[in-house]
Amino acid sequence: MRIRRSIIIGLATAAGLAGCGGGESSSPPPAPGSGQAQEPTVTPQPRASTPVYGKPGQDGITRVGMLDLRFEPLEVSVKPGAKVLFVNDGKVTHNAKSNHFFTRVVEPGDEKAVRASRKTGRYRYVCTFHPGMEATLIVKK
Ligand SMILES: [Cu+2]
Repeated sequence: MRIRRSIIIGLATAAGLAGCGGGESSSPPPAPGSGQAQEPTVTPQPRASTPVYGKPGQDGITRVGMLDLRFEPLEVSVKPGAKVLFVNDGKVTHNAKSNHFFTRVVEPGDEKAVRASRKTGRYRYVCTFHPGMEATLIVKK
């Protein structure tokens, strides 16, 4: 008898705890306070806030935007052998191909780096997917 009674008590305790826990989790009201606390914290995100095209960024790399359906800007000047980053901020796939470089496929939200020629000059490039989508990379010292 003793053993049996202790088992029954144990089960009752477990059931009580489970019921209590379930009740708490079904009613979580943390919305008003936490929402106000998060609003003023505007964290600066360099990637999103500064898509500066056509001139060297803080990292010294020149970016060219791939938009729908144009390059931004249409002319970019860089030093010989400079790294150029093609950033697809459009909604469709693009590429950039010249007689010197080829990014291959750049998906929306993606980016590909190329090296400018070491020889000065004007390098016209196109997106092979979109006729008329073309621009010029100017290499000068
Ligand atoms: Cu394109």
